[in-house]
Amino acid sequence: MSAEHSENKIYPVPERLLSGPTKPFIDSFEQYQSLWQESVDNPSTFFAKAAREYLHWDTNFQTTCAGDFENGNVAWFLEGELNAAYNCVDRHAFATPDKVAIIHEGDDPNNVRKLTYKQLLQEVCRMANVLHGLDVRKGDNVAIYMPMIPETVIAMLACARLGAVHSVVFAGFSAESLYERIQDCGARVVITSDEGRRGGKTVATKRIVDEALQLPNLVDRVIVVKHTGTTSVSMTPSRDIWWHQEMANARPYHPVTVVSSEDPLFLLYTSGSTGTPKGVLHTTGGFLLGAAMTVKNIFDVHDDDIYACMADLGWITGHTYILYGPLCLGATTLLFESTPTYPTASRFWETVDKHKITQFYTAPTAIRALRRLGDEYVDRCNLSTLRVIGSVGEPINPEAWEWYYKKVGHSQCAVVDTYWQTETGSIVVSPLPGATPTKPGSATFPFFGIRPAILDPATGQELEGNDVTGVLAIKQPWPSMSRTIYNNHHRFMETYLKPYPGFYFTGDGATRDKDGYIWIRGRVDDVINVSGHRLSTSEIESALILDSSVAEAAVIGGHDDLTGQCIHAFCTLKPNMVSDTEKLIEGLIQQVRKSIGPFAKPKQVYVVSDLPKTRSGKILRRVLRKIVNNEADQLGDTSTMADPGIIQQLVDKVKQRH
Ligand code: 6R9
Repeated sequence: MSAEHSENKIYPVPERLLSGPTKPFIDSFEQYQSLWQESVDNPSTFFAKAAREYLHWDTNFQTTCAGDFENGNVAWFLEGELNAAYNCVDRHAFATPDKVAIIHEGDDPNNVRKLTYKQLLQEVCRMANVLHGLDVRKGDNVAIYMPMIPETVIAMLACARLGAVHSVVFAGFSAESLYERIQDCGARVVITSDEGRRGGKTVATKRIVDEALQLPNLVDRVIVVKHTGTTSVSMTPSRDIWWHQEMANARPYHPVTVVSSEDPLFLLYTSGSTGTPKGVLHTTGGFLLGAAMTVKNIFDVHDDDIYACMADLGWITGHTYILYGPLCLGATTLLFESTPTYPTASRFWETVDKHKITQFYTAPTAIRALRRLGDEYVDRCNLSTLRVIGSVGEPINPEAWEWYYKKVGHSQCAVVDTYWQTETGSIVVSPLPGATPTKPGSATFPFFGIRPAILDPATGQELEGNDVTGVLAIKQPWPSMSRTIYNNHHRFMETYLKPYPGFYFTGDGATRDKDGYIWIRGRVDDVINVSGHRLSTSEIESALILDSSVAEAAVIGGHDDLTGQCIHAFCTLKPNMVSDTEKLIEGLIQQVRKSIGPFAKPKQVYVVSDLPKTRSGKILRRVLRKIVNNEADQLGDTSTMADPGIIQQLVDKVKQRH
């Protein structure tokens, strides 16, 4: 389907949503529009009211919002004090103690564990006592490297209870990446498990932690959850302790440490276009409000709903949409340990059927993969409980959208294509299920408090009106935006607030179409999005040049039907060092896996005699991108290149390896 075609295709809000027994919180486009207008015209009034409605404050705030983009000093609910764990656990443990907080769907579908709010409170308190006993205090950073199990949620909330700052590292990252993150945030305690299990395969989490901690005294303590219990892991005396032993001794109550609204809640490392990963910092009040408000309004979560976000807690989607958003609302949230195809390609849908899930949230890459495997895997399951189905992480192509809508949603569910970033904290552009007519592939309209702007990338001029394409920016502060990069506010300013003064710059390209719908076009910087995982070209290039025979490396994102983008790496070699190129290529791929993690593995490595460069020596990744994506005939003016003759060689090389 062409973009033009899908731009003209509008799906109204499914009738069943409006006429069903659960009335959507926002049930007309006019209602959305007037609330949105109010939220951007009078953000202080709008969000002060929301903050009091959604959150429990131990000390009231007086100032709703202060600071601006120019100075990079944005702050929300300034005098307010609260605790995130109290908001996500205690108050629900008192009001609805026996309500299920977490459903854990284990890797083996027969392993299901449920924790009520009352149980969750006791576990979080026990862990808070354990951490407190290890001298973890307000403001201390704690690293978490864990599989998708309830203990991960308990660990994160125990940190929040103490006012400590968790830094979760996705358990697919390599030891080197883990080391780099622990080093950067200065955590003295790491929480991990003996092993993880995903899709029937074992992940050696503890072994990777041991490898990351080779530097003596990098941390004081490692707490180890016995999860699979199948191998005996090595425990370093006086450093490593077992979770279950500590917990057995711990008192199941620990008072909350009340923090300022602007105290940090967590750090999460993400790839930028240059240099090392950035520790994106989120604060407490604004982040929690953004999380809770978007879950309620974008997923339309009601009291009896069973809400499922299939992401990993190691990414921002897991933080906001598995843990903080749903738990802050007192909802039931599902924790999924497995993969979409284990043991069969029906796994997602069997999970929906088994737990009678009402909201389901996943990524386009999973939708595309499952669509390809055939409808029979969906058809055999009862999906009639679903009302809202969501997509996140990358642009969803209209074909995948239509399949999701028709096959999974039976044309009776709202599809919410939710656009946001680690840095935005919560969803910033998305339809509302009971209000927004959708277009397949468009994230549609801004959420409350978000004033989007499309800018001319060259001049920074705002492109007003409809039918415009440029880079996407946001014009005024919103509560859940990241406040800084840990220990590097300069970089925060340079990356987000300086490129277009007065705006927050997203790094994405976007179109506002003739009807005002927003279409996200993908990154305009050197970030590659593989299956919704953000990777930076420079990080991969740094990994490649670790090989002693590589002189230079240039990495770009190519198009891939399944993963959205995939990694293509071009390398030049130092003279006379390599005889077997194939072996070298295999070694380079392994090098990237080892340096960053298996998900960063290049799809193709090309060993070439030279890279396309400007006369001043800058690598022209744009040229490589066109060559890989079969657009070498659209290179435009190549006269500024140092050696335009190189192009044909590169084209031949790429053809040869396909
Ligand atoms: C939440 C998350 C952020 C980048 C973002 C953009 C892409 C996310 C999208 C989308 C089109 C959507 N992205 N959602 N692109 N449509 N619905 O994914 O955070 O890992 O930080 O990635 O992902 O390019 O800039 P993060």
